[in-house]
Amino acid sequence: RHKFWETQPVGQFRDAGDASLSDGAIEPPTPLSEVRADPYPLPSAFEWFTCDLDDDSLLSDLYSLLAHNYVEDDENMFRFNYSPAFLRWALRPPSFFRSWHIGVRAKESKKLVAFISGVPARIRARDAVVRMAEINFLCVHKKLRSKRLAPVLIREVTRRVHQENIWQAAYTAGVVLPTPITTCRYWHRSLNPKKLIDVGFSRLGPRMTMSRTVRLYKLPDAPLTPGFRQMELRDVAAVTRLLRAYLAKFVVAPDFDEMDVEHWLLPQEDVVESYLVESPETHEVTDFCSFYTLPSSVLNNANYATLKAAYSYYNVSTKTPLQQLMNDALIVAKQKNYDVFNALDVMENESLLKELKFGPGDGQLHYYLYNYRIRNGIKPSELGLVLL
Ligand code: NHW
Ligand code: EN5
Repeated sequence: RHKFWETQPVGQFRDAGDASLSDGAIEPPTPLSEVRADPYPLPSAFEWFTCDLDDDSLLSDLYSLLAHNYVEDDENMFRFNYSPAFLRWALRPPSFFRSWHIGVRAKESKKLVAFISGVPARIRARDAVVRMAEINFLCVHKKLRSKRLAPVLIREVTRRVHQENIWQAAYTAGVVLPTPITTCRYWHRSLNPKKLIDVGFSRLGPRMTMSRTVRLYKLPDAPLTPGFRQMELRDVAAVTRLLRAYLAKFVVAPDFDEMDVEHWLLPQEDVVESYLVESPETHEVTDFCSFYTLPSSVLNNANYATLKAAYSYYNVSTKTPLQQLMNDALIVAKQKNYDVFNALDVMENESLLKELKFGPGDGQLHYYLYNYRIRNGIKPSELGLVLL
């Protein structure tokens, strides 16, 4: 069934329920001297090409490859449209490896036709903090599909991760592969219902008019929580403390230090937004919320070319109820002209989604670990990891 994935150190469907298997690495590391030294062979018209994302023209080539060939919904109505600034942010966290930004180009035209990337991360699974690669942006040009190029890209990124003495990875996908550690659902909160209906992202509910729908999703003009403000550089230490304490509650979560928080959570216009609650009395930082910006191209619509979507990222509440915090995030997203606010049912999200008028989407997101077994998997609410 899975000619490629059957050969890889991932949980196999046949292992489900095998009590003799324990949590942890599926296979041990090999000595670095035994890691294959040269790149896997590609069909002869193509060559490997390590992408330097400092180079604006290269970044723009990667942007176009993804804008035209990356993930679509099941009815091919929308396609993710990660911005160049977002890609630079996503691919250059602290201690990133340039060799993990892997392109394939046509030898003759030099055109970029495929890509896969990894970035380093420390991820905790139960009690163990493991150095991993987060793999993302796997893409093969539409004209080169179903030629078994994807397994070559995956083997090549695996080889380059091994060269850095890292033996595990985390990744997500909308498709089922052997074997998810958990399966999450996307939920959507309309901010601009009329546009969402016009582009076919959502439908007018039964017995609903457009004006009733607009009223249903109306939000206040400004955040309600006293002391709610944008995160700044001076907040990094406080936010790191809050986030570390909070993420400790989940079975699988990133192990963020201050450098990670500065990179992943300090606001960047149209890339990532973070807000916190600073107590007006004590000036203590008590709560935190964040979202990232990922527009989608609207395919085949005469009136609109893009949907502006916010995706819930990391949220921590110690004083302000989580629901009130997320409501303020919806309010600032509306102020900033987002059309929709998306969230997964990870962490404690499930409890507030219905109350805040999110509705279930038609998409799922499966989470995977490479060369790491978590027996019986986990529930979405036990997952404290959000990948981009
Ligand atoms: S998920 C988004 C993936 N990208 C897209 O969906 C974009 C649109 N689609 C495409 O570009 C986020 C192509 O359809 C792709 C497949 C390239 C997806 N993950 O070349 P063939 C990520 O980026 C398997 C993993 O003929 P294709 C995460 C498939 O099951 N495997 O197909 C990426 C089959 O194997 P099987 C996937 O359609 C994580 C084989 O590929 C997959 O022309 C990567 C068919 O290959 C997917 N999303 O190209 C893994 N989609 O065994 C990282 C299909 O079933 C692992 N396949 O026969 C860790 C590595 C690092 C380890 C470090 C220690
Ligand atoms: C790795 N980082 O299917 C990502 N999106 O629900 C790779 N549906 O937007 C994996 N089909 O339900 C990505 N509207 C996997 C996801 C791929 C993209 C995807 C889904 C997630 C999506 C929308 C549009 C559906 C269009 C037709 C959807 C309903 C919204 C409605 C709003 C009002 C309340 C009820 C729900």
